[in-house]
Amino acid sequence: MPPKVGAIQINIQITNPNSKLLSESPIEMEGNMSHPGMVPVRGNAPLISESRYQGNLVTTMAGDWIIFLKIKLKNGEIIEKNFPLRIHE
Ligand SMILES: [Cu+2]
Repeated sequence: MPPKVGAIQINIQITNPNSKLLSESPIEMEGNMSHPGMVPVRGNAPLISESRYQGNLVTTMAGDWIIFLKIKLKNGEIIEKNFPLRIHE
């Protein structure tokens, strides 16, 4: 089923073999769209098992979103990733 407006569950799996470097801090997520006046939505994805994180974002509009992730490493470094996500009515 395609993701719809409202609460969506985000599952993140880190496949990098250096996953020992990952901290146990939740991944910070921010969802945004590219048009003016759009208010970003935020959420956290806590670690749920080895290299796997899961959390919710509440999307407020249908359309093309970009989900930005901030992944914290044990040494304090932050890795930033993003991916597109289409939200349906
Ligand atoms: Cu929008």
